[in-house]
Amino acid sequence: MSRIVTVGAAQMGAIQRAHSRREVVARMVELMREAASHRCDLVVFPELTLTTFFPRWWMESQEEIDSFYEREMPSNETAPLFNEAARLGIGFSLGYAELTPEGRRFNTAILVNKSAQIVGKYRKIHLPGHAGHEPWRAFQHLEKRYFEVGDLSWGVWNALNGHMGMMICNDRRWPESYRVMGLQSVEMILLGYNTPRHNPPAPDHDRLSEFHNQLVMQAGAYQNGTWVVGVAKCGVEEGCEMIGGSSIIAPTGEVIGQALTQEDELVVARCDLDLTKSYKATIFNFDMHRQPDHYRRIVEQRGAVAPQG
Ligand code: CDV
Repeated sequence: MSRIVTVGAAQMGAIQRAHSRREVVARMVELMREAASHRCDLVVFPELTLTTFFPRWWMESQEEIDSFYEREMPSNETAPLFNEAARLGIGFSLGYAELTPEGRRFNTAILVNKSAQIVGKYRKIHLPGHAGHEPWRAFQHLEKRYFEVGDLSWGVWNALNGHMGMMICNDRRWPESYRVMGLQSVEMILLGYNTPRHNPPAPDHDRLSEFHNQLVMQAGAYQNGTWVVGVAKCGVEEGCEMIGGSSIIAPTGEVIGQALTQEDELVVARCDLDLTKSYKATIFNFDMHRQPDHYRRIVEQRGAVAPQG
């Protein structure tokens, strides 16, 4: 028996500030139509797909800040994407900046089923960067200013014939993100990212940007016996270069599909969700082999280890 989900990783090239949502959605619809021609069940779009990566700017005008957020989903501008997805019978996940009716702000991703209904929502928990203006940087990374830490934990949804989970960008560097979903038997993690090549506080990491991206996604997939679909927004956006490398990764830890450009590009793979089974049943059988009591005891006995230097 196999349970095949054909996935399209819909990498997006740069989105400049002058690009309207209407233009961006038209590009997304184009990728979705291409996915339909490959008989995809699911299309995965990046983090904050609908606008440029605005946390790179210190902004003080509330009106200017608000212009990057979505107050409703779908909205007039995003409805064409939902309508086309329903017409084609394709599910999708989408990242965007969410402004709730109560005025709360989150870096959010949704999972949409083949009937264009939103069936899952995740709000980013690991917000990188800083909250105050740091003019010495070539560009800011103000996620801690523009978003609250997500309040929904990492859910796993029965959708599209499998157990689907989501995380957002920096979450992929933290093993806990995968493990919380691994403990809920996740079979496929959908993940969008915006990763500048240059890391202002640690420029010596720059040459390793792609390596670290692959390292964490491949390890997370293998150690939790799950598929990982990692999708970039990339290219040179407002003078800031962001890495591509969108990848579809099997529970073996192997990359089975990868983007070659830094532009809009669809990577397609037929993913057998049953491939997760032998990992979940043997080497990473959590019930048999994990030792949560032991981990807790060690941390309690030793306490937190102070950082050096
Ligand atoms: N959007 C992100 O979360 N970007 C971070 C960068 C700032 C390190 C990332 O982990 O890719």
